[in-house]
Amino acid sequence: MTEHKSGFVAIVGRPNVGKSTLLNRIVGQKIAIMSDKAQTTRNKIQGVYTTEDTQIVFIDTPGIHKPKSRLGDFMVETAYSALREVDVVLFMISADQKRGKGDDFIIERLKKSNVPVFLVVNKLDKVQPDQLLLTIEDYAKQMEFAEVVPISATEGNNFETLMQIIEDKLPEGPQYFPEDQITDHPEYFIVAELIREKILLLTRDEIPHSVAVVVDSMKRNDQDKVEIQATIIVERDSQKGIVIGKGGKMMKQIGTKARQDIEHLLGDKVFLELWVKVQKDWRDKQRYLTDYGYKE
Ligand code: GDP
Ligand code: K
Ligand code: MG
Repeated sequence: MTEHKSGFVAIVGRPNVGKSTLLNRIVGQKIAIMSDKAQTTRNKIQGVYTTEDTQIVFIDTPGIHKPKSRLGDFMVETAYSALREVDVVLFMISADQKRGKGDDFIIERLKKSNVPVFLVVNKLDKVQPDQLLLTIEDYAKQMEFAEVVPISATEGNNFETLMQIIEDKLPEGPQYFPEDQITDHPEYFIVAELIREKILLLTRDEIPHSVAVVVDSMKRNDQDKVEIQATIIVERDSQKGIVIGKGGKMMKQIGTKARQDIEHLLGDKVFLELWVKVQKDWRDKQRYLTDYGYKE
């Protein structure tokens, strides 16, 4: 079995550079758009790109584009934390436009991110090669980019290349969404991924990336909190021990950190209950992939 990769990608850039056009191209492939329910989350999923061995989830990061008042800055910083939840950031610019304030604002934020940032130079069809090079040079002086990819979102130039180099940067991970079917609970996926991230972070490589998290239910309780039940699936008893920790200490830490992020994501108070289950070789069994498809 070849390794399956998956992860999250944010597209940022000032208005009219072609972000929506690129997303439409992505969605026009083997893709589905999220239901309206996705709009209720702060970081809404904009499209999912699925191939046999990869799944790329594109998310929107509202707030990064527009600085406002001083008070607003705080909101921007909060929204900006979404950029740390992704595996790759695509910073899109337009080849026929000069770098402006909007770009510099985004660059300042991207500099603080430790996620690989790709400079995606769109509208390649509108400029001569020498102008393209000048534009790239100018941006490359501002910060370091993991990749620079000139594309044309309307014509399709370098689209496949872009998808391929994103894939190269993604971690090993499961197919979160069915290939041609989309759940109407997209938050489940993000919530599960946030929990998974905390496990990997806090156990420091003691738990393999193949650890799965399934959100079993999500509903509002009497205290007006979003009550979430989730199961962490590991492959060995020893891993279960690590996840739980001495006297349940690790589990508590994972829960606290994950809850904070989920509250931020949903903009709601959250009550999070976590369980751990050992399921040997679950990844090899298609049945489990379907069972753990994060569906209700
Ligand atoms: P967004 O605001 O970043 O989402 O930008 P849009 O996707 O709405 O695109 C803004 C405009 O640029 C639209 O008129 C697009 O048709 C146009 N556009 C986007 N990509 C390209 C491209 O690669 N080449 C050309 N010539 N126009 C493009
Ligand atoms: K992943
Ligand atoms: Mg747009």
